[in-house]
Amino acid sequence: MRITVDRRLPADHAARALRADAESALTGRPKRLPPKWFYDEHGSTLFDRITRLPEYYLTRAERQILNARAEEIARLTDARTLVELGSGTSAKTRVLLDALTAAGTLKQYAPVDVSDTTLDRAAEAISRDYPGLRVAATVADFETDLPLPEPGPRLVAFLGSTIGNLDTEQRAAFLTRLRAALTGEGDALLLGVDLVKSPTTLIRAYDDDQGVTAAFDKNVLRVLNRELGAGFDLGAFDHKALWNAEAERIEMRLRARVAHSVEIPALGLTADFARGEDLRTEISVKFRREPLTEELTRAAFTVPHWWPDPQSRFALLLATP
Ligand code: AVJ
Repeated sequence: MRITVDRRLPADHAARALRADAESALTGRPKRLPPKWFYDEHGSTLFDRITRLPEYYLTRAERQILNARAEEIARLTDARTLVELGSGTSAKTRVLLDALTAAGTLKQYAPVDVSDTTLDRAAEAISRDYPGLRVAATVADFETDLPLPEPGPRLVAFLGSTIGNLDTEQRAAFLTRLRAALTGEGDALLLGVDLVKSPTTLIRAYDDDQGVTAAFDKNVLRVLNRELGAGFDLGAFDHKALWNAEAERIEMRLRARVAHSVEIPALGLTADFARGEDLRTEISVKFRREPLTEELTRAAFTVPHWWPDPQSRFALLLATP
């Protein structure tokens, strides 16, 4: 098997970064945590279940577009390397890998993820199913480190509306950095974004009837308990999915049911929660074509292709330097 795994994060990265994030999250006001800490083993399993929920249309809509457009994407890009940011289990990527191998251009798949176990497993599975494809995986946090291996043309896939986890400033910084790295002839970005729609539909997607998203949200407290010896009682919080109409984003929050304090020994601090106080755990920005195209233009991309699903719930776009 032709697999390499470049571990760019030191072994204690997760522990240190979580400590720093948790410290500013729990002492700041309002309290908020970055969403990357959802995805431990259990959290990744829960996310996988979310992608199959009837209410969570995002994954199905994106797959539908990929199925319809993969051949066209292969023809338009002639990609030799497919880079995937936040690759997770690489499940949807197979549609692209199939089209790019059928087109005969693809030499290498380069998934990038912060979770080394998920990445190891995905790299093995892809390598097994695509003999002859080089798999060059990198354990990295793409917000600070963007590995874009040669040979080009490189197609950078950033799917699933993961870009919605970034606020306006973080997106501008990320897109500018990505654009600066995409200097090879024919390099391109394939971006998947969830679109603005009725708040009822959006809220249901983040607060499902079976409570899988609530469990996913609360799992971050379990991560803090395990990694930092914290004493969070999952039953002391309610999961909330709110539509922020001004920022056009879903916000997931854990709302304290009663006033209480939580010890976090590894940080040497106590977090005090008022009754009804929120810990914001995720933002999930929803997009519109015009303003997003402008954002990409400001980052020096052009957007020659915009492909919505038949119901205009989700869109894939191709952006080129
Ligand atoms: C993986 C960040 C795109 O925001 O829809 C799913 C994560 N959170 N349900 C999203 C998520 C709650 C998801 N992203």
